[in-house]
Amino acid sequence: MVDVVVSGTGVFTPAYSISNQELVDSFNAYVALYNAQHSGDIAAGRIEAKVDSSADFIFNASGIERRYVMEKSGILDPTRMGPQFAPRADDDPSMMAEIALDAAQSALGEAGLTGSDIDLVICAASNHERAYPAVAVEIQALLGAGGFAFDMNVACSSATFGIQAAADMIKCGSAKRALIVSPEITSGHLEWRDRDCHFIFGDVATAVVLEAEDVALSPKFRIVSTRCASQFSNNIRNNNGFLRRAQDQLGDHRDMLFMQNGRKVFKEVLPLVSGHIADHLNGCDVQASDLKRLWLHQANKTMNDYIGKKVLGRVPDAVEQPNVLQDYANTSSAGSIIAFSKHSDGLKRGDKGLICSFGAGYSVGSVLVERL
Ligand code: CO8
Repeated sequence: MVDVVVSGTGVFTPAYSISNQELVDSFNAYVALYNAQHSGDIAAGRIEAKVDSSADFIFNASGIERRYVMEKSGILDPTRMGPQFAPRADDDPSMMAEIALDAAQSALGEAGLTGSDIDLVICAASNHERAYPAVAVEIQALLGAGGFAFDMNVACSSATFGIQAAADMIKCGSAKRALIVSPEITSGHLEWRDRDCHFIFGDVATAVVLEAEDVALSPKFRIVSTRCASQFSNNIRNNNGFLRRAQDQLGDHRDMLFMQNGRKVFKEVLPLVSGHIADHLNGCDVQASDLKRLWLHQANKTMNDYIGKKVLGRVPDAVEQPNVLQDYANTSSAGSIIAFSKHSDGLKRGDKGLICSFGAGYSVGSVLVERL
């Protein structure tokens, strides 16, 4: 069976960045406004007063210092508390396609390819801006790619599950050259008015080119093995969906945006992920000490420190386990791919590394690679 290689990666980084302090200042202005507007109900005990956020809490609880966003002023406007995007006509490129294309061009450039060389496009992301036609098919057309394309969603594990799907299709011969894009416009489905989660996410797009080794012009890593797992949990959930109209549930409802029980996620996902990685390595006869790099999902620094230590049996240094979440925050499925794309230097031929994502579902996806 043919080997599959990674021959290019790309990252699109939005133009705007919001620091924790900027975010907290606007959130606290919103809280003051809300509490003043509802002072009667609050005094009568009918609703609870909202409580201020804190930049120190955000950094200490998550390791996040800032996040990139597609639009900043709407998010920081205490009377709006969400991004404001201009509507687009059906004939214009969609926003997800546009940023995916940017990341894709970098990945294709690295691989020495053009769009027409690609025969499989997967748009793997934690939300899609419409149900159909698939955003991936639009990207396929914008790139001039052939073959076929489809959207998929496994929340934070979309990119790694997409890599496994594409690698398997290349091995089976249904595609030769695949592009997996993860345009994550998380700002559009985050509740910026909720202090428990308003700091967690940022926007970005990533792209990965996979090819059959025998056709690759510029292979960087061989995919040694992939492993995906899922286990149902309601602890990270978004209830927005097409049945809401029939359920008379359209409007400004909290559950149409990201919801989570962060503490539970933290406790339940840690053993799931460290066990998953240990099993994956065992199944491939690879020792943890053989891993020269861990490109982990970027949700929480404490979580990553714990997983890194559990996997390697010691505290990994910053080069072995690069973090990008201080600058990008949690970018859902794109996080481990940003780390992989930006922090793969210094590896020698034959060195092994592991990409691992985890999140809603629950879902865990790991990709074991070897430097060529
Ligand atoms: N400022 C000040 N205080 C705060 C704030 C704030 N902003 N937020 C909460 N607090 C308070 C709480 O109210 C609580 O107060 P009290 O003790 O009085 O009740 C106290 O701080 C502690 O709160 P927590 O227990 O919630 O704090 P944690 O230490 O657990 O940290 C985290 C919260 C950072 C959210 C942490 O639990 C975490 O990172 N958990 C893991 C979450 C995770 O990895 N989730 C993955 C989600 S990503 C995913 O699956 C993709 C989904 C699709 C993308 C969606 C895009 C929008």
